[in-house]
Parts: sequence; C-alpha cells; structure tokens
Amino acid sequence: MLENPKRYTITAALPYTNGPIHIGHLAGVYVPSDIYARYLRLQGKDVAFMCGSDEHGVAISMKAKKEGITPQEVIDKYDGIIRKSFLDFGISFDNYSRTSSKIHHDTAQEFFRKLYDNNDFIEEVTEQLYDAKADQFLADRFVTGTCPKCENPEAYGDQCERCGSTLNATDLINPKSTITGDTPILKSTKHWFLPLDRYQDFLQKWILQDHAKDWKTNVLGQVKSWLDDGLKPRAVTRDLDWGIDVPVDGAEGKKLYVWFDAPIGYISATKEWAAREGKNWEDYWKKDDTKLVHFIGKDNIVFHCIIFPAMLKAEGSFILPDNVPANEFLNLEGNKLSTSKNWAVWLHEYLQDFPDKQDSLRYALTSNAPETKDNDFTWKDFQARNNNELASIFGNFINRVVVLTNKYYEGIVPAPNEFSDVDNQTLAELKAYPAVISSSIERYRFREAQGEMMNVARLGNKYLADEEPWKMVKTDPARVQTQMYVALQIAAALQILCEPFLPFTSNKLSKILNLDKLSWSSVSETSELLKPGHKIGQAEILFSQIEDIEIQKQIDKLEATKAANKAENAVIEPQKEASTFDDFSKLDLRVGTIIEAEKMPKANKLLVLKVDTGIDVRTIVSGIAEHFSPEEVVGKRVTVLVNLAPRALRGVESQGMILMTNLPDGKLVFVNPDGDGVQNGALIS
Ligand code: B3M
Ligand code: ZN
Repeated sequence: MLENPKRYTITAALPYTNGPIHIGHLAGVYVPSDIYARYLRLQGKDVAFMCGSDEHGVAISMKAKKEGITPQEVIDKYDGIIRKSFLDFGISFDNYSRTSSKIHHDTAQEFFRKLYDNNDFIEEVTEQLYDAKADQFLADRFVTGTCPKCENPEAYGDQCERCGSTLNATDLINPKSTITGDTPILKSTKHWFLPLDRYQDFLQKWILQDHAKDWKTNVLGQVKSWLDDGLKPRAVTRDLDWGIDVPVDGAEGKKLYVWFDAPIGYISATKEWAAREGKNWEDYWKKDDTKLVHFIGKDNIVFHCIIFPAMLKAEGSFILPDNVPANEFLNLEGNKLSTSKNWAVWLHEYLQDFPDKQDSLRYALTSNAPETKDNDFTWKDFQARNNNELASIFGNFINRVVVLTNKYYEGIVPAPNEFSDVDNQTLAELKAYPAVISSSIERYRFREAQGEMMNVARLGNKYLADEEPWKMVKTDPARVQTQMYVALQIAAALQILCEPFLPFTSNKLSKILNLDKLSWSSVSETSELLKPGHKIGQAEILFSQIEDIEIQKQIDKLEATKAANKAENAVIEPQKEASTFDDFSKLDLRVGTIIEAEKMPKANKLLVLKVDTGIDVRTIVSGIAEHFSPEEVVGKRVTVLVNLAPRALRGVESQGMILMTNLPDGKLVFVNPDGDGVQNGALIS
C-alpha cells in the first residue's frame, strides 16, 4: 500500500448510457467513492476524482434497437439523465467525461496502437459465434447462454454477472442470439488478443502477495479463482458497428472491445480535466507517488484487477491501482435490482418523491452498504434511518443548540465559564473523532465511518440531555453559558465531519452556524471551533419526518412493478384436449348471488357461502378465503356450476362451485355476468 501519497487519482466505474442509474449504482460505487474524495479534499489532498459515461459496447446497440433510435441518440439521452443524477446527489467528480468524446477515441486508439507496435497482441483468426439470420457476429450481450462455471442460464458472451467470470462467447453452453433467438453458428474472423497468460506471474505476485493484506477479501477471492484457473488470451476487438475503430490496417469493420476502451476512459477524463485546469495529467497516472484507487461493483473486478492492470503493465508507462475496494451488490426489498425488470429505485424518480432528501438516501445506502456481502434496501429501513437517526439524533441535536443559542443569547456564542469534568471529557471525546473516522475511511469502511460520525451527534444529544440547560438557565445562567458553548463546538465539528457523508446537510449547517468550511484536522487541533461572540444563524429543519403514507406509496409502486412483470411473464396455460358439445351441455352453469359468507373454522383457505342460484339457496364451500373476507363477497354476482356432484369439505356439504380466475400476480377474481338485469338462475351457455 502506498504510504503518504502526494496525490490521489480516484476513479468510479463508468456507467453504461443504456439507461438511468439507480440506488444500487449509488450504494455500490458512487457514494463510497464520493465519501472518499470529499474526505481527502478536507484533508487538503490533491485529488482527481474521475468518471464518465461508458458509451460503447453491445448494451448501447441493443438499447438503440429496442427503442428504434440510433446509438448516438441513446447515449445522448442517458448521458444527460445520468449526469444530472450525479449532480443532484452531490457526487463531486472533478470531471465527468464520456467515452464517445474525441479525446477518448484518440487516447484509446493511441493506447491500442502502442501495444500493437510493441507486438503485445496476438493476431489470430478464430471461430466466433455468428447469427446467420441477423448476419452479425455475436459478442458480449448479443449472446446469452449457460455459464460454464456457475451454470447461470443468463450469462453473457463476455461475462457472467452471477459469478463474475469473464467468458469467451464460445465458452457458453447452449448459446442463443439475443437478436433473433437463434442458435448461432461458428464463423471465422480475425481479432487481436491480449495474451493475459503472459501476465499471470506478475498478477499473481502483485495481487496475491503485494496486496494480500490491504485488498478486500471479496476482491482477492474472485481474483484468486481466475488466477488459479490460469489466464488465457482475450480478444480486445469485436465485429461491431458501434464503438472505437481499431487503429490498424486490415481492421475494417472492427471496433475495440468496450472493456478495452472503457477503463482508458479514466485516463482520457483526466487528460480532459488537466487541460481545463492547467495541470499535468501524467502526474495522476504515471507518478509513483500517486495513489490510484478504482471504485467498482463486484461484477467489474476482473476487468479492473486483471485485464486493465495487464494493459497498463504492457503499455509500461502507467502506475497500477493501489486498491480496488469493490462492493458487493445491493438488493431491493429482497430481490436483485434489475434494470430490465424495472425493479429499481431510479434516482431521477426518487427526487420527484423526496425532492430534498438526497442526504437521507446517501445515509441509508451507506448504512446498508454491501461492503463485504450483498445487502438489502427496504423502504421501511430507509424511513427508520431518516426518522430515528438523522431527524431524531442529528437534526434534534442541532435544532436544540441553535434554538437555545438564539433564545438565550440572540445567536451569539457565549463565553464559557469554568469547565466541569463532564465538559472536559466531552470536548476530549470530540477531539478524538476525526482520527477514528479517518481510520475507517482510509480502510474503505464507509459504513463504519458514518456510524462514528453519527456518534458525534449522539455525543451532543447525550450532553444536552444530561446537562438540561433549559432547566438550569433560571438558576445558574453562568453554567448554561458553558454548556451551550460546549454544545456549539460539537455542532461545529459535525458540520465538517458529516461533509463526506451528508454534503447537503453540511452546507445547510455551514449556513445555520454562519461558519466557513473548517478543515478536518481543526476538530482535533482545537476545542474552540466557534469563538465567543460569533453570531450563528436561525434554526431550520435538517431532516423532516418521512410519513408512513410516503413509504407505502413506494412499496405500492414496487408491487405494481411486480404485477406488471408477472403479467409480462405470465405463462398462459396451453389449451386442454378437445371436448365435445355433449361434454359442455352436461354442465349446468347459472348466474347466482352470494347472500351470506363466513370463514370455515380452522381452515385458512375456505369460505362457507350461501348462494342464491335462482333455483334455490344452497351452501357452497369455496377456496377464496386468502383473497376475500366474508364481508367482501356478500352481494357478489357469480357464475355457479350448479350440477357438480355435492361433496363434504371439513364436514360441510358443498353443492356446486363458484367460477374464479386470477390476476397476473395470482390474486383471485370472480367471473361474473356483465350487466345488471341478469336474474339469478339465468342459464349460462
Ligand atoms: N460500464 C459498468 C457495468 O459493467 C461498466 C463499467 C466500466 S468502468 C471502466 O455495469
Ligand atoms: Zn457464472
């Protein structure tokens, strides 16, 4: 691990511009990387925080085909949506670029050309999967099949998202074209391969020895499994019509593989930024005293720990990542987040429903960050984090301090009198927090770090609750001056210590306390962050309560998505074998009305109904108790099979059957006659 780096290059995975981004992206990559970048800036470090839109690859082409627009229109649409989402959530990139930019095309082609001229590639004609009907080679997401490693039936041609394996399309078992659904044939084509096997020993040592202690176990585990399997040459060009041209003769119609060009996007984003800021981009990518950290999700580990480092090593002039603290996946209400199934909380939609609660989401996602294992986001937990932690602890403390300071001293920080043991102990505890939080952040434990930041709010809350200045102010105003002075120091410390996690709240606090940005170290260097005589501003609610009805609306929205998915994926029962008119004429179907209903004792699924069939009023036992209460069904017009042979159910004789059908989500509904004039007993034929 690089000690005392002179500068930091922090990269966050480039989101594909084939759709908006959701809470899983924030939790897995963008909030953690933003916390890290913000923290380092507060330390006064030289930081280059780079990201950008990943605009090539089959994912874009597929989206364009699906939406009937061009790939350029797709990337322009989603690049705009994604950029805005990052801005809206305070993700503080120093540059957010895009891989369709000229500077990136030039940088990626230059990179490829250097390796090509260096004979670092293997140029080979191989058999690749080809869709004859679509007249197209099938790479990456143009083909799915069963993963040879984990048997995931929906693995892509280049990668299995379940086990993270990188694949060659020809590795897939039972491949299917995602363009036509056909089984592909094999067809010869020339590509350039990066001989990863040549870097096996270097990677083995660099990762499993040099970084065995400072890289996360989930990352080391994945990398070790690939190294144990033995690295193989990997094609870094494709037969595609969308992407970066391969800059060599004889490569007409060939594009760079998206995972060859995309990581180079970090470099081109840095170049673009450095040119704008008058800096030297090579300081951030070629100097050994620069710490390079890649923030990604676990499905990108192989590309950032094996393939990109091999490319950088081959090119020869770049530094290698000091760490790749990949997060696992975030699930939503117990199910995997899924763009295709719309099973997600989209950031742009979240802000429509919670317009001023960016920090509440950042906080909840960090509290449940999938740092070592997959984790789950639930709306109930989100509400609890906001109401019971941010509002009740952090917000309540700040509100008390500001309201009382304005009430007792017209907003002027009072001069303290003699400090009690509790005062001194509290201030000493406060001064220790920056180091505690730093230690967690620098080990990429952001959930732990945020918890320690919240302990500062708890320290303040407890101090006020124990000291009760609002009671003492009548009898010992001098003591209250000291108490409020101590509480104000804690509030000021929170303004800076919360900034990496809650940037919007930190800015509000800066205004409320009328306080310019303090430095991180000032909290541990001095006990006086707010001097006597300093005038603070007025109180404002930092975190309003989130009501049950707001959460129910989100849960209902997800339920509707689930139902829509079920409808879309509903399996329509195949037609039964042929029957004759005689068979049908034996059935006596009538219109009836349910006139009484009660639950069958000790039987969860059964209702005992009294049904007026027009012929008579009879008892019918029906398995609808899990879908309807007795009250709900009384008065319902129903279709009754009246000549079904009677049968005893739990001792009750049932004389017929009520016809039902079901919604895509499985809920039962009655089959009943349309129109009011139909009489009970009317024949259905
Ligand atoms: N576009 C994100 C993904 O696989 C991918 C990251 C590129 S980082 C260079 O979803
Ligand atoms: Zn797999």
